[in-house]
Amino acid sequence: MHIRIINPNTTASMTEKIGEAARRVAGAGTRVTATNPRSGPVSIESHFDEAVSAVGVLEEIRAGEEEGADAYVIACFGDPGLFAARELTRAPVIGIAEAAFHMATLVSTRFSVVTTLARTGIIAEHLLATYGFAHHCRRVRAAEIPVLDLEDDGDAAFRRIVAECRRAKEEDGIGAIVLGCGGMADLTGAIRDAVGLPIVEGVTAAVKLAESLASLGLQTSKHGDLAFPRPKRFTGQFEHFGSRGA
Ligand code: 2AL
Repeated sequence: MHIRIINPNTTASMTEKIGEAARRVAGAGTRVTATNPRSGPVSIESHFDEAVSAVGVLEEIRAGEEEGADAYVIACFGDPGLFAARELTRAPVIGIAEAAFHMATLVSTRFSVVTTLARTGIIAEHLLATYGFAHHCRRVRAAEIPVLDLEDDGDAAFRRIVAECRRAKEEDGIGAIVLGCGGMADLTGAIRDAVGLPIVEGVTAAVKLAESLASLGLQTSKHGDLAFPRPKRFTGQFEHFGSRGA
C-alpha cells in the first residue's frame, strides 16, 4: 500500500524527517511518500497559519488522488483540513492529533499533551473536545519552543520537551504523554527513555492506523457528510477546485 504523508507546513527538512519516522514503523509492504504544499506557512503555530495551510493540504490530497494513494496522513498537530480532505477521497485520511489521542487511550486512562507554543494549546483543546477525548486528557502543556526550533536548535528543544514531560509525569496524574507537533516525530524514543512513560507520537500512530484500516478494507464513508463535494463553480485562484465533485 502507498501512504502519502502530507506535512502541512512548507519546511522541506521537516517533511523529510516526518517521512523517515514514518518509514521506520511502516510494514514491509507499505510505501511511504512525504510531501508538503508548495505554498503556505513555514510552520503552523496559530489559527491563521492553520487556515492558510488547510488549502495546501487539499491541493496535496488532489495530487495524491492522481497517484492513487491508498491512505493519507495529515502531519500537523492541528489536523488542518482533515474533514475537507476526507470529502475529496475514498482513501482513509488520518490526522496525527486524532491518531495520537486514539492510541494514547489504548495504553493509559489519562494522558497529557506536550506541544510547542502555549498559544497553540487551544488548537489541541478544540480538537480534544471535537473528537470526544477531552475527558481522557488531563492537561495540554507547552515546552514554549517555536516549531522551527525543532529544526534549527534540536538539542535545546529536546531538553525543554523532556523537562515539560517530566513535569507532566509528576503533576498531572497521567499514564502517557502525547507529543503535540509533527516536528517531534524523530524524538519519540529518546523522550520515552528520558521520561519513563509511554510517549505517543502522531505521525507513527497515524501510519499504523492507516495500515490497519487498509488491511481491514475500511475506507472513508461516502454516505453523508463525507461524500464528495457537490460539483459547483469556484472562482478566482480556486477555479481549479470547481472541476471536482461527485
Ligand atoms: C504544528 C505541527 O505539528 N507542525 C507545525 O508546523 N505546527 N503544531 C504545533 N502545535 O506545533
